[in-house]
Amino acid sequence: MADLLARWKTGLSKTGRATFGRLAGLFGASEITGETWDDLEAMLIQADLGVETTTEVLDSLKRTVRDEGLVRAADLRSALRNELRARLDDPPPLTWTEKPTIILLVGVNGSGKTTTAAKLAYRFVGEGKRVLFGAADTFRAAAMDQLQAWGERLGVPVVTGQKGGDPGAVAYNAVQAAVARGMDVVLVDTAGRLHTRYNLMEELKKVYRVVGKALPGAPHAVWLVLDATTGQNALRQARAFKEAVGVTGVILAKLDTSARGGMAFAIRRELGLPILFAGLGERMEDLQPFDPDAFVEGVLQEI
Ligand SMILES: Nc1nc2c(ncn2[C@@H]2O[C@H](COP(=O)(O)OP(=O)(O)OP(=O)(O)O)[C@@H](O)[C@H]2O)c(=O)[nH]1
Ligand SMILES: [Mg+2]
Repeated sequence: MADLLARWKTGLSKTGRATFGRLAGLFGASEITGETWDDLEAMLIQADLGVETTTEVLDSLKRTVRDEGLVRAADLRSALRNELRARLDDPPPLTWTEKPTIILLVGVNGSGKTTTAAKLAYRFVGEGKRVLFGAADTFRAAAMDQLQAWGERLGVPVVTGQKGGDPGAVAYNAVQAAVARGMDVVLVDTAGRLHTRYNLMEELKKVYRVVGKALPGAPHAVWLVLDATTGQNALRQARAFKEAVGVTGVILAKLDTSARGGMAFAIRRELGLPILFAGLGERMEDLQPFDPDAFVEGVLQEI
């Protein structure tokens, strides 16, 4: 995520949502006053940290200020950075003990699943792994074509189905093909679905179960792709997908266009889910392992 900050700043200036200097103004003030706390609270809420996380961060900061006898607003900055950083984890290392390792990509419509599948394939192929795509988004012919096109560019085989066909069958065939061909990884792309739509969530559960029938123990990972611009609704999405298909990790897509991203804290706090990767653009190279230090710097820049 080396260039995350640069991209983030570009994204911020592009969207015109940047509020550069506000935090600097806040911390540049000479003394910590009641107003300092009010301003900081408003900024953290605006950065999508959510009310609970914001309250916790402020309470903890106030304790630090009292215990360490801080009086200058400038001293708050590093204390705030520490508070935010303590609320995120380094991404856990990916395990490849299963061959093939089956990874299911899930999320709401347009969050970035298919693009993320391509980015992950690019990364894994670069690590010498043999990757196969399962195009289990049978709703739209264009969705299967999209993955097919990525497959051709990446030299990754794609198992696909009929438009309107059973997504579970595609997932099943993809897993079987991967076993037969000795592949290392299967990335199963699924159709976008609103977390509030009962039937679609049931269908996703079926895909999950069918994958387990094709290969006991699979899927080995379920990654939820979240659009980083979604704000606090992302937490509701994450909760619903976690309950339905046991999400094991989150990928934050579109961080390059987001002026926010603060919901990452709530996702960790409320659901205990690790953030694994950050999507930073539309190209296949634009995916980086999540870097909490860079992320916190980005959040501090944006508020
Ligand atoms: N800037 C930016 N755009 C992204 C990123 N990830 C995805 N996109 C764009 O977001 C749009 C939707 O991406 P898709 O990968 O098709 O999303 P999806 O979740 O598969 O969508 P559905 O299959 O319709 O649910 C596309 O225009 C992508 O190029 C990212 O990290 N940064
Ligand atoms: Mg898609």
